[in-house]
Amino acid sequence: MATQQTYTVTGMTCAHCVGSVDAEVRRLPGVTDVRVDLPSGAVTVTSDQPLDDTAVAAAVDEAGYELVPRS
Ligand code: 9UX
Repeated sequence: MATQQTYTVTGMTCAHCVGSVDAEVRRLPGVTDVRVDLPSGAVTVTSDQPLDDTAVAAAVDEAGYELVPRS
């Protein structure tokens, strides 16, 4: 069963930033699609496994940006 989650990422300012985040998040196990909206920082991740928010945050950090924690 596919699951989808939208995260907010800060620090992205250009298309290359978007590409970096996309590439890192896509490496996570189960991820089948990543959509990034640059103006809002919304990153929507589709996965066929339950998403591990900590792993997503680590991938975003690896790309050089920051995931806004959800309350
Ligand atoms: Mo260029 Mo996007 O340094 O950060 S990749 S603005």
